Amino acid sequence: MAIQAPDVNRVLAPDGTVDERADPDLSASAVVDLYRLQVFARTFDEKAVTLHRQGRIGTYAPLQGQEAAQVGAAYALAEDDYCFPTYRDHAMYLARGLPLEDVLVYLLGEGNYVDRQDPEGLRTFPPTIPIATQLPHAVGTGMAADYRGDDCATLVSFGDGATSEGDFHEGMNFAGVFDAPTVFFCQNNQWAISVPRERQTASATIAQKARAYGFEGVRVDGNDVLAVYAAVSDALDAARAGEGPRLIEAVTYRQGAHTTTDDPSKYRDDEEVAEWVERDPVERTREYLEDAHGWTDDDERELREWADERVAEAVATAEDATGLGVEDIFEQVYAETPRKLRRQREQVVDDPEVDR
Ligand SMILES: Cc1ncc(C[n+]2csc(CCOP(=O)(O)OP(=O)(O)O)c2C)c(N)n1
Repeated sequence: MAIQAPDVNRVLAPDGTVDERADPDLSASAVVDLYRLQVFARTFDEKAVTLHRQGRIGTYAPLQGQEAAQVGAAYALAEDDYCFPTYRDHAMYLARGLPLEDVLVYLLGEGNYVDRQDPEGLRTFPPTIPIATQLPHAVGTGMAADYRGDDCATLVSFGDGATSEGDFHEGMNFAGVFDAPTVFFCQNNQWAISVPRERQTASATIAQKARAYGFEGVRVDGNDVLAVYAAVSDALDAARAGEGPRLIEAVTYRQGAHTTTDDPSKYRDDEEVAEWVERDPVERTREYLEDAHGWTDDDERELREWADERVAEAVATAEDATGLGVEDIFEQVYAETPRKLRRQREQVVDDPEVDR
């Protein structure tokens, strides 16, 4: 039986009209900021895929299509809130204020964001690669802040695939029982590598799962930056006010590959991608800016130039600051290198015949 998923909350309708009742009524400069961050993230994302193809960074998880979800959610955070992103949430880091150089240094194989994060007081954790393990951590961090009497909440980001993990259910259950000030932010981008959303859960929506844990779930158009911002702001305000957790399902789409080592043409068709590209979040924000705030072609050109320059500058700085060689692959895991690895090292590093 096909289960019909209910509609999503949105501010910006696909035809460009605005739902006044849901509009968070942000100032023009805040909307420009939300757009600027999305353009910055996309410019970086495209560059990162190129850098991978050129062998200059390691495996990279593209975020294209998810800019509004990531930027809208991170922008809603207050300075004292905590943020737990994943490996795909580069735009969240940028919106949170992490310098792009730091994101790049990590992708170049050095550091893990955390080295630089504390001095800057970003309260933003390193990206989690094991799926859903950050959820219990986020709940615990929220509870700890609550015990200390701090006026803050935590936001934890994850994908639709993460909702099949035990850690998702444990985190949600704990948050519900202890009224943890935690906002669960699920970017339902329709795919978990090659597994479609329909094979992930038999529930009509991900948002409805919150009801089983005794709190509210909200479904929002994840390609509508204003709707995401409004939903996450409300949830964070409620969490800080002692009203407990909330689950937000941001319905969006991963336009690119799962990572730079994935070929999505093996499991999804071009028509599906094209349909979602029609609802592109960055374009939608630009159209809104033009209609509502008089954004001009000159503004657009200036922003694009700024983003290109800023990305190029960050890449140059990060590449200058890092100098890993192939031998470093063997240095970071074992205190004493096992014999098998020593032999591999000899072959790769010490053999002058090997073309690097
Ligand atoms: C515990 C665990 N199991 C399996 C994997 C391998 N893996 C990496 S990404 C991924 C899919 C995750 O999909 P989703 O949660 O929807 O997030 P998305 O990648 O779409 O952003 C899987 C299974 C992993 N990283 N961690």
